[in-house]
Amino acid sequence: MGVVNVTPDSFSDGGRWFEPAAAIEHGVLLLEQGADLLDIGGESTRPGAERPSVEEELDRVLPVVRELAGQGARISVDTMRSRVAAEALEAGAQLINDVSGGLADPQMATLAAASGAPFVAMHWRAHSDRMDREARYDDVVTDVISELEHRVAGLVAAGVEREAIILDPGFGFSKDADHNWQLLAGLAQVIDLGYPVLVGTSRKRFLGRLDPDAGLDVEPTPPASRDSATAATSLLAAQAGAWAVRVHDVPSTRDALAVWHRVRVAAGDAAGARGPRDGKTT
Ligand code: PMM
Repeated sequence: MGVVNVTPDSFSDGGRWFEPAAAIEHGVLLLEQGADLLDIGGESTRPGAERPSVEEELDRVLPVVRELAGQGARISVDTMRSRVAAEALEAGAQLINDVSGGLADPQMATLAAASGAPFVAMHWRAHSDRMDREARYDDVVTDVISELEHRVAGLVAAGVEREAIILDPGFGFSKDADHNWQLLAGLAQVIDLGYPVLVGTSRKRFLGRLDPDAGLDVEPTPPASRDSATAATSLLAAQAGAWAVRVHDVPSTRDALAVWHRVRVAAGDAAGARGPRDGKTT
């Protein structure tokens, strides 16, 4: 899944694709580079970010969704608002990616149920202005799993089909660096819940300070230089059985996944022989 942030202030690529034409061009590039799915969002979830109005979010997202869907791309809309999700689906998006898992907008679950679209429910505790304060767990893996199970129950009660649900442990959302590493180490347990799992580690802050001895006073590397670390986490996620990885730089992650694929083929693994994109990557 390639990321197209139509925002002025995302932490990883803020402002670069804010104009619709630039966002569309970037989406086309990500597809050419091998993305299977484009995730288009108009709200930054960077810690401390202010929310745009609904109209502003619609103005950012819809032209980009419409154009790229018109060119045949599979689109997911990254939004916490049911109205934005509904209009994006009408404009051609096929999947709803809600980082709040339906918690931020009480209408979202009903909309997801009525649309029948696949729905990404990410582990989330609070909006960006408060999320860092909520980074407290007894055991991050078991706590995230039980909160995701609770969210699934809420979505199903609102009429969302289990088959439509995709889970995401929410790397970086109300999680400090240690929480993110523990979650990555325990990812297979999230996958054992039996739902497809989306993993979004791309360029996140914990990948900017890889030296375990570096203190918190050491500045993390800038987001754009975290792509090789992202490719490594993507590979680990794929090995653990993730359904998809959400990344800003497609070529580095595709190369890492291709290496994994080649090793599996060499090992005679029939599933590996099918490849990450059936038939297209041998
Ligand atoms: N992370 C961001 C935005 N949307 N969606 C899902 N499902 N999972 C994530 O981890 C996720 C997301 C924040 O990253 P960005 O600001 O670079 O897009």
